[in-house]
Amino acid sequence: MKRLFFALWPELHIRQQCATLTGKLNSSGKPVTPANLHVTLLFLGRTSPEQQAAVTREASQIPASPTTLKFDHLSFWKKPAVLCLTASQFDQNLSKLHENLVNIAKQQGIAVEDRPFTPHVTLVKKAYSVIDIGFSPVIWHSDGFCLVESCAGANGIEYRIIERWTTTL
Ligand code: 3AM
Repeated sequence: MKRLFFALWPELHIRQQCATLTGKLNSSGKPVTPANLHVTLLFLGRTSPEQQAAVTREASQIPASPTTLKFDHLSFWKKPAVLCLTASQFDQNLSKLHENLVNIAKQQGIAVEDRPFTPHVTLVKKAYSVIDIGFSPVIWHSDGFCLVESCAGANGIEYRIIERWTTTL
């Protein structure tokens, strides 16, 4: 069993913009290491090899449409105690992608959260304060999505990209 999730995986310059912003926050908590920054599309959790094969096969059929996110808000979510970058604007392609992934997971009997999709990049974990600073929005043009494994590494959580689907545009 692997602990899997679908995600948008940013290019280096987006990671750098996010990391620079995190540095300016001077917040309590634990900054997410730049290599781990991402947008979770759908958390699958513990997934069997059969389920993994099936979701991989089905995800390959989804058109990997390009999508643009404008991350222009900082949000503090009290319960998970995280500081996130959230997007006030994102396009239909992303909503459709999320919907397709939910359907694929459900077809394989994988229980997924029913909460509305809120694209976000977690910047700081174990945070306990709201930070209000002005910043330039992070504009992220994404041209694909990934299936990622979450592993417990020697230095904390490590994410390994298992599959990557990119648009041919
Ligand atoms: O993208 P973020 O950082 O919000 O919080 C975990 C992380 O989300 C989330 O999946 C992402 C990759 O680990 N996650 C972990 N356990 C979860 C669970 N049981 C979960 N999301 C939903 N249910």
